[in-house]
Amino acid sequence: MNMEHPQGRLVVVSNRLPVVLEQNAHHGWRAKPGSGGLVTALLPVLRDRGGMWIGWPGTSVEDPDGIKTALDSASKDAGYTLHSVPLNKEEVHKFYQGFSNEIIWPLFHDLQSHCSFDPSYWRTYIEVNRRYAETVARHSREHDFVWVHDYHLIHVASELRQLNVHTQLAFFLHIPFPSLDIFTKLPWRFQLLRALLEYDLVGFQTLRDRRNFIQCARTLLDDVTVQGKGQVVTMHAGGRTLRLGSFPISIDYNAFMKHAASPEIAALASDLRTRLPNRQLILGVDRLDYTKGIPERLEAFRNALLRYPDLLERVRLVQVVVPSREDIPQYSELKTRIERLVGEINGQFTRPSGWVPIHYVFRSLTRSELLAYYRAAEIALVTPLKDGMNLVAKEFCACSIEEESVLILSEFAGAAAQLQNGALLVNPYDRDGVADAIYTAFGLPPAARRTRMRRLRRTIREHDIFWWVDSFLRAAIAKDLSAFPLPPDYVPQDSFTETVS
Ligand code: ADQ
Repeated sequence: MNMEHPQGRLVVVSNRLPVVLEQNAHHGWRAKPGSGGLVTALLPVLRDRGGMWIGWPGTSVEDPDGIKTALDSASKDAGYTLHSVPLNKEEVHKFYQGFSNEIIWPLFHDLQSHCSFDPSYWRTYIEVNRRYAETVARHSREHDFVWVHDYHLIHVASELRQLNVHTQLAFFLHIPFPSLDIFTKLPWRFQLLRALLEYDLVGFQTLRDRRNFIQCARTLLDDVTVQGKGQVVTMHAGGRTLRLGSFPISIDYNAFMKHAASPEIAALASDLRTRLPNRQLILGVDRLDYTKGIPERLEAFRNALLRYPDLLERVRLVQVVVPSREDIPQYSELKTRIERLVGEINGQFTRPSGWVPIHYVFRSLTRSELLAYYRAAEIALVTPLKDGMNLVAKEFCACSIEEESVLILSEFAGAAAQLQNGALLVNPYDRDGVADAIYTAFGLPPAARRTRMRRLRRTIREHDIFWWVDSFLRAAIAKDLSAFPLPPDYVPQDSFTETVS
């Protein structure tokens, strides 16, 4: 008897497999399961429908048999199958660092001056996407649902169609989709756009990203029509019909909340607090990345200390930077720039009392350390220049157990579309505006903080990572798209309010 799930198995495809591989001199390879929000959310679906995860195992060492044995053993524990797509050093350089992170990443974050449009990157991108597609074709069956993740793998669907795979293919873009003027700078703009049309469902973080995509398609291609107005719409283009939706990604709210409320985190957070008597802790947590706006934030903090002397000795900025992509020259330059600024600002304001305005941490924190900072901080300063969503903002709110903290959030983070009713929104380029927001947050009375934080927490709780997975999967199969109306409190992200100072 055929016991297959009626909707077919789920095949997840992402650049990296959700495991960490370790090589041991005596026992060979070992794959430790990953623990991110995406894995947690997809796990129940993968176990229920049956399925597999396809991706690069994260090493260029050539030992296919050893790696396969480790992945097979990890698959048994995980409850779904892991299949690897091997990449050699040159492919990692040209596909991952090159096309993905020196072209699409900066361009889609509106930073075209950071792009290096090397044509050899493009050729390797296509070759590697084909390799992913071949792996999917080898392991998937007709009724499977293939869900491809992120900007590294835009071309997988068109490669699969060429391989005669006609199963349902869906794609989710974790980063922003740029506006027409920026997108048209891309030398491979037509190819990339047409590649996206080969999917049956394309998900964006926000309605703004989807609108940008539709505008690019309408301008660059002939015969594009769009039907519907809600969270999910239908597009006809290039002889194909596909669905486009906005699905703001989220976190496992309850897991964050429960862990933050645990005695272990409470003790760590109170330890951090006792070291800062009569001071408010302002927190910044980011991967080392020029999109996160760290130097701009430090300048704004300096400006706040200059313009609002009340803040001297009454606040401390803890800036945590997680090492990332340091092989790309712009990232190591950014690190130097951040460290110079921290040194300058501390040199400028440190007091004989021992007060130092910025506490700088450059390393990856354990989950407990991160949650202790989230719980201990009074103010989170989340000011990316542009961000697909920004999960740090959501994690901070989930961990704000006492509900007496304030979120300062960039207008250009995808999260602003959902969180604008509780956060203090800022333009990260506006040093005066960010300084004013810091001062406002500092002086905000507890009752006002609670009202805002409750709103934020409710929104995140109601739209957690499980809601995200469920709405994406439903959008792929729903007969009637009117089941996906726009959220009632939706305010377009490009409606800005003028503040007169
Ligand atoms: P990122 O650019 O990586 O993600 P973000 O959404 O903020 O940005 O996620 C960072 C993650 O790293 C968070 O889950 C956080 O807990 C973790 N982290 C942060 N600091 C850490 C530390 N010191 N130690 C260990 N872990 C730490 C991309 C897009 C985003 C989008 C996500 C998800 O750029 O816009 O929100 O994907 O789609």
